Amino acid sequence: MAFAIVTTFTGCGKQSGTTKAERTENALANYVAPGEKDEYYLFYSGGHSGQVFVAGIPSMRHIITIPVFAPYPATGYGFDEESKKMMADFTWGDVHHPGLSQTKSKYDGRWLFVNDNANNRIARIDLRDFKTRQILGPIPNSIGNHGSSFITENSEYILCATRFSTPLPKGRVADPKDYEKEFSGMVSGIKVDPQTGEMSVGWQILTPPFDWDLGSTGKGPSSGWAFWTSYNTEMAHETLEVNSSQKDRDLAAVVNWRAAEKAVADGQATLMDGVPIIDPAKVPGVLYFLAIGKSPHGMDVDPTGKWIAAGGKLQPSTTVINFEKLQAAINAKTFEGDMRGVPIIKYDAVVEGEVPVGLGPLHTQYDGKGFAYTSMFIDSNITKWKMPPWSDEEKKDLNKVVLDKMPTHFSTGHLVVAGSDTAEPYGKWCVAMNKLSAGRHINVGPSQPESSQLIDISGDKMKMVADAFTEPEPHFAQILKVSEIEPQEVLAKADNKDPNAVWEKDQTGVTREGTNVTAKLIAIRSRFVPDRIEAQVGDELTVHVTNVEQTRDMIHGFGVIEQNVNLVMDPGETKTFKLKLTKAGVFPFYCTNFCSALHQEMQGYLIVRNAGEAPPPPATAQN
Ligand code: K7E
Ligand code: CUA
Repeated sequence: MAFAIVTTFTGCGKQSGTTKAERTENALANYVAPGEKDEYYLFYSGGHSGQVFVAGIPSMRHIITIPVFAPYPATGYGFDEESKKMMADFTWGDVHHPGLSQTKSKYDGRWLFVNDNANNRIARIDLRDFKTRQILGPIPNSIGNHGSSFITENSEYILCATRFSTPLPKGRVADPKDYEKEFSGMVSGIKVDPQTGEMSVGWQILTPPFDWDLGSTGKGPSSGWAFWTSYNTEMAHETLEVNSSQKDRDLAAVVNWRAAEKAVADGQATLMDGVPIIDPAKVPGVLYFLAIGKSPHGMDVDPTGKWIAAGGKLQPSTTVINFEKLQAAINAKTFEGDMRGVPIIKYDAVVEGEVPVGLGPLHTQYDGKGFAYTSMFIDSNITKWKMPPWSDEEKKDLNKVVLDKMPTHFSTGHLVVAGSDTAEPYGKWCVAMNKLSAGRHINVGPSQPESSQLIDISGDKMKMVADAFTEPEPHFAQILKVSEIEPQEVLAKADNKDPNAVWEKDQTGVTREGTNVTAKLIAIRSRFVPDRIEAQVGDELTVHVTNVEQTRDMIHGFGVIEQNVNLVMDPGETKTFKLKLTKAGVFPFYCTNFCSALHQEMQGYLIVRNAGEAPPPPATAQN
């Protein structure tokens, strides 16, 4: 059998349409030899897994999972008090669009922001330790945080738009049949502290109840602006599949976020649920509408800030908007009426061309060398096309600017070109994130893993280099050069600001105040100090564990049998859990990370006696 396969390869010299020489070349392009390292990080969204995955490029190996909106026992996330508090009462989220922080429209390697479409939140991951440090939300006055996280040029704001609409203020009930009148959408400016990255809700702009879709922020000439597509300009409230695809054009939002910021400073906003809200009909210049192709999806600003490509899920072309013309149309009031007091910019005045890229264009990315790459959901490919300025001949027949098509497998949603959303893309790699993978993996039953594909875009023609496995369910991703960040190796003792951290044996111990029992433990190869915690039924137990190691990668865990507790401490880190003790017994605890030859020996006991049978718990360490 094996022989037969080999003969097939050598017999025709081809498989999947590539020659043996091409296959060898692609394999080498993707190969990272033992001991060598990848050149880029790929941060890709985990969709409704609530997580962010990190892979290396070009190997496409999944390196780590960063838990954000869902518990992840492997790193103890969602079990300690700090992460539980961040997650509030939610145990899942729907991560769609990671956005790296930027300074002067370039990645500055500080933070990665991700949105939660499901529970209306936004999270910040610190790139010093690749850990989630803040979750903001649910964001007030808005529902369905899908149209984010779009970072402004200097990370002043993360801009968000709502996918769903709701009666406002939140908590008020109206019948969906009164959708047009009673429901509202929202654009939010989430302020980012330039020093700490701490997010807070800055201001909001009230919108009609369209379903806002994907967007992006301006730069260069379009500095201070942001753009979103929408579907359901029809404002249908049922059977959207049919009712939201009635009109030939849907309205995109063109937002002047600097004007919004100024309007709030000038007192032109009213407070709702503590947030300044701008009514765009009363504050001209903050919001404009632009009618673009039917049921659009992505709306992507190019690295120069001059061109914006808008996809159209049900169209055969992507629309290229010229920002300078857009600006001129706004200044000259070249409008075609208004929608609820918000001017609608005249389409013909701002469109540079409709590029016939293929069927179902979703998202566009740029390589910074004058080329764009659009993902085609229906055609299942990526189309490379030439950006404007176009010659007169090209303008007459825009088929001439469509340069290359690369089949993908299958139904590509997002694609990412390295650095596309910055002023200086790296440009070398493109990753296609496919919605379906039918047949691309070994059979694991009815539910197939997702697939992603690494494409070399450095030459004239795109080259399909590798198929990769992808955890469900990727939407967008960001690519960052490894050399641009230097994550910390350990948490230095001096940087551990936890007041309950303990470093020496005589600082450890178990103390009681009424029914509150507090244990402070040290974890070190290969023991816990103390290794016994005495308490009784009805107690509130608080345990602080400090991993006192200062050696990179020397991680200890703290799992308690039958108590649903699992902490994991990085070197130098302290974590805390609280437990209401409800059942008597002796519950072993143990280190969950294989840390040394005597890792198995790293264990102890939580002893919970029935009230009345307990000896008074000792006030100091026991071993
Ligand atoms: Cu950005 Cu998947 Cu949320 Cu397009 S969405 S595919
Ligand atoms: Cu510590 Cu295993």
